[in-house]
Amino acid sequence: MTRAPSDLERARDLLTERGCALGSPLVLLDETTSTNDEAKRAAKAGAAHGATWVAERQTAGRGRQGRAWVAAPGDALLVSVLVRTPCPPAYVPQLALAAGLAARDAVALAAPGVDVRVKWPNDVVVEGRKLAGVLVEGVSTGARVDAIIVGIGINVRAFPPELAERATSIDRMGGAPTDRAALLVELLVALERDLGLVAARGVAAVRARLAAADALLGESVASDAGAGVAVGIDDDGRLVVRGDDGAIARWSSGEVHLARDVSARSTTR
Ligand code: BT5
Repeated sequence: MTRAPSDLERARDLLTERGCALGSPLVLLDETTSTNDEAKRAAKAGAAHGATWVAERQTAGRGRQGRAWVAAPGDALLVSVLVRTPCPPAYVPQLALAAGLAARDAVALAAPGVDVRVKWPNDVVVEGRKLAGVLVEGVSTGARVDAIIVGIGINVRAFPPELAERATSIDRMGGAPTDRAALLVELLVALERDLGLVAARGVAAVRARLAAADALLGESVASDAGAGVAVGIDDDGRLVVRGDDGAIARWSSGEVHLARDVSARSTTR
């Protein structure tokens, strides 16, 4: 189904005004399995850099490692962007951090005065509650990465009640109802900037902004890799953690839990 949700139509003109290469074409869908599926299919069929899909409802929205992304129709901004910017393989995993930072900036513009942060490796959080998630997937031919799909889900109005303790949304932050077209445009403009920077120079190119928005900095964290205090994100996009014995570890992937959350709850995600 391709009947367009009306409030997002305005984004087309706004994107042209901003000269943004992402969001062209902009495909607005009522329903799909996952916007990342749409983008992947189109990438394999040769669709161009910048093509973007937005859906009101996903029947199989996904996160990483088979986890589900849940959103009621119209409550969220569910977006996937097809990216064909040349990028050394080593920088590909860092694009999720770039996308998280861009989503953080777009949300911060929509929620002035709210402390919006990036939680390594791929979440946008406010006061420890997840407001957005990023799923980056590659489309490859053999060893060559032909395209990168950047999928982002942002809770705009409500969020799933079963996640009441762990999630939040932009509208929950107060103020007027969020203009989703403006949010989408700011997201795509910020993505174009940050994906370009990180594809060219790695996450070092956004080091200062990432450090300023780092939700884990100075927090006690735990993961399968161990426990300690997060002291930053390095230029390879790894989380730097100082253990109780003072030794520095660098975590390259995985689930990270705030120690204070683990002690407050029995379930962690
Ligand atoms: C993510 O995975 O956070 C990546 C989410 C990406 C979603 C977008 S929507 C557009 C595009 N199309 C897709 O199919 N996906 C992308 P992960 O870090 O694995 O987190 C998943 C976990 O987040 C789940 O296990 C839940 O605990 C939690 N979660 C699910 N829905 C949520 C929501 N609406 N708000 C907050 N947390 C949520």
